[in-house]
Amino acid sequence: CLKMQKAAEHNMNIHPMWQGPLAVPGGDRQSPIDIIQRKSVFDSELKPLVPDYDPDTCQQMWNNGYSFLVEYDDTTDKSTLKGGPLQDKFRLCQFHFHWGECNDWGSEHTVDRRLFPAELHLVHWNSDKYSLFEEAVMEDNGLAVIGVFLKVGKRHEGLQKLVDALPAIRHKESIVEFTRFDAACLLPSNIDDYWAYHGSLTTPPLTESVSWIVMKQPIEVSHDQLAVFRSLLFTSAEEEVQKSMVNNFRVQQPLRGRTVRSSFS
Ligand code: SG4
Ligand code: ZN
Repeated sequence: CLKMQKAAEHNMNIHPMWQGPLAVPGGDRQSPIDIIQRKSVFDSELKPLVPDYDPDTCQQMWNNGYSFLVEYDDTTDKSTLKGGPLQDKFRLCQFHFHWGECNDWGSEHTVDRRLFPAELHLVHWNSDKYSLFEEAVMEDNGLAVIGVFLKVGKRHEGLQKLVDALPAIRHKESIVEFTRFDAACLLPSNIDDYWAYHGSLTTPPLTESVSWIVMKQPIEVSHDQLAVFRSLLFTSAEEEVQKSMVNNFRVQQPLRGRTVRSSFS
């Protein structure tokens, strides 16, 4: 879809985060990718995922000028992810979304070229091997990100708590207290079926430190809930021309010989 490609490229051209030299180390395992179902390889060694999140570690929500983030206290192992393709224990530090200007596109990953209107990313770092997110982000096996597709359907009760808080962080750099949110309520009912592959962050620094875990089952959200995502702004209150926060996804990257494994056959 050319219009979608252009929209994403436009954002990368105008957004400050994408300016200047982009360090893409090697560049052989970049994200996002198209997941081709018949080429993914079933791996019986892939274990069930074990998310163990404590809602008390939820702290705040903010508009960072590219997405909105819900941030968790990651100074202890209170909210963790284990299992799946992971050997180590990973700490939840934040989650955020990517979405489109309309319901026809918006996700970063696709499945057999199918686009979803939005995608949730739950970002975790390896607390067995590293002591800070900033350290883990540079290292192999440093991060684990769960990707969950959003599709349009019935209203999502858990998501609504986020949606209700969004008007308070309409502008770039605005932040509100946001507590006691259980991130597990945004996972699909079936977390046993997923794809796993080695990739990168989808924004600068684009480091190739991510174990991607992409859920097969999407979650359902309403059109109205997505409309509130689209009422956010890339711009700060001071800027004269306000820009809607939409199409904040990266264009797809080549697989370059990587294998996508599936936990299901
Ligand atoms: C979004 O831009 C988040 O706002 C970033 O969070 C995040 O960066 C970035 O996406 C890349 O993450 O799961 N899509 S992704 O690969 O998590 C990081 C912040 O800038 C480093 C805090
Ligand atoms: Zn993301």
